[in-house]
Amino acid sequence: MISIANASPLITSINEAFWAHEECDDLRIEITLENSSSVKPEGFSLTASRLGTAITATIGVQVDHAYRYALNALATWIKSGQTAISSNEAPDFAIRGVVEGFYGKPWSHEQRLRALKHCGDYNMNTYFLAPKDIPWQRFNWRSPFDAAFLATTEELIQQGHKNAMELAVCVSPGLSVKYSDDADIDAVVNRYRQLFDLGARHFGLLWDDIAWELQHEEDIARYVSTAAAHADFTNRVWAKLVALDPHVVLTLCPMHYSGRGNEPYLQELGQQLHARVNIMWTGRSIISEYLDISDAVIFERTTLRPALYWDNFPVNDGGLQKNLYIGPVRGREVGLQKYSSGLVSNPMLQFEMSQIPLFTIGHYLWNTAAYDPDQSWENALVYLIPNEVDRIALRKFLRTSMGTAVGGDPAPDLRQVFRKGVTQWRQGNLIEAGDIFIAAGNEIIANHAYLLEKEFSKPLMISEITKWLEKYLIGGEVLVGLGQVLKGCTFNSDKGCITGTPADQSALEALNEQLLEHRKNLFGDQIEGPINELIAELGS
Ligand code: 14T
Repeated sequence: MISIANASPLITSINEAFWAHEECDDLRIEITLENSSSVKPEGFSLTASRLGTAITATIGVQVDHAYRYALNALATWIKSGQTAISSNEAPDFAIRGVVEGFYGKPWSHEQRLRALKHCGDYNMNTYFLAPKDIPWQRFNWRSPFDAAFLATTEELIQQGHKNAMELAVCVSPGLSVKYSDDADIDAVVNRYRQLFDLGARHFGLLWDDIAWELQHEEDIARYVSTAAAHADFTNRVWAKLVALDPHVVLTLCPMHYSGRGNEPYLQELGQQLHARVNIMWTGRSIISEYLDISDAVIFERTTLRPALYWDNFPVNDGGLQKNLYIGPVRGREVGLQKYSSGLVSNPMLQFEMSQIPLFTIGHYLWNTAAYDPDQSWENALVYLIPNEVDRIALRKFLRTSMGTAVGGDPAPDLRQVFRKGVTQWRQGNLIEAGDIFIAAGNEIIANHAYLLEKEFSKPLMISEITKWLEKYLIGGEVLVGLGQVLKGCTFNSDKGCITGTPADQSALEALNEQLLEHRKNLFGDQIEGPINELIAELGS
């Protein structure tokens, strides 16, 4: 039983939603709210102690939704088994969350409902709904949202509020808009108004991936540039939106959303756009290896406001669909929050797998200085895969695809296997070398079988990665094959290299072919590289 005194309706609903998912039936938790002036805007103070099964906690917040972050900390402490806690925390970044902004099949309604709960657990606060390949988003943006859309969206907004998340539905008029036309302003505002009536307060207006040149005679006559059109159109929308409620938030994605941050388009847009409208930015590149303070400073100087990062990690749409980005986020600078209004992550098409990097992003955004990618990643697995045996098994697979689109070692454990194996074969110990690869391959084959057992506790995760699991098995078999070939070769100690028969060479080529034929990426280039090396050596 969780009792809480003097709570507002929002805190009450956050409280109920939270404990419905926690396993704490055997505990008596008593929470007292205090009006805390020592707490930062989205922060909380939490003191708690335990006496047997009785837990007494005092929570202080300035804004109601921050109560959720205190509960997250409380639940983590309860699980830790420690007897007392006293903390006072606040997030680094102001806007923290997800932008469902990828091309391809969007996440389902059920997944979005779960995403909003997950994001609450990650201490996030914002979910941009901006699926690229849904007609209502970019194509028929002029018509009002239909009843079915509004019904599901209302559910998302409410699920968001219960989890301290704001849903920001986006409109992307750029493919067909006439900037000068007031009717188009009204079309966008009408949609915002529909969402506003459902409780939304944050809205998105996206100008990404559209024609750079003005398309209509009237627009060419009226505007000196596309930037001027974007600023004017958005300002006219903003004026109508802010009239509904002075606290609304409007976020814009610019047409040039990546680069140096000093492009003339961004400068013109920034100078003319109302100061309260957020501008999104993906950093140096569409997919940025680093998000740095030095770049952020240039963006802020150019646009007269800090960047709201649209972080294209771990997104794997378009040409990236063969990759799974399931490692922790890296390369986002400590202290970046001082030069940024927030960061939202564009996830993978695979909902379940996206939760791993998203969990780590939540950590980074809450406290950049304390963020430890490897530790956060392990914590993500504990959160997502409670069953320890299953976690160990899935972890082995996950550690064959840990890279980002721009770097990182995808397969750190396999790298060690090759280091050991190749060292042996260079020393002429072909039997030992072969056995190392055979053992690693057999471990993969056995693990693959385990992951596919009916009783595995995370079937939704498994069904998302079926194709990669096929590749995983092939990788295991290829490693065994490589080991067997090596054991059949001889070492020529005069030349210091391996000699084998043409049959050995073609056996290796066939193994390599098996790997190349499968279209999903796994293991980085860890297996192919050494096999090619060996093929070349045998042929020399
Ligand atoms: F708006 C943006 F900030 C943005 O990143 N837009 C898209 C995004 O929806 C997509 O998921 C992401 C990753 O592919 O990149 C942007 O879209 C692109 C990027 C390209 F390089 C679309 C086509 C491209 F050629």
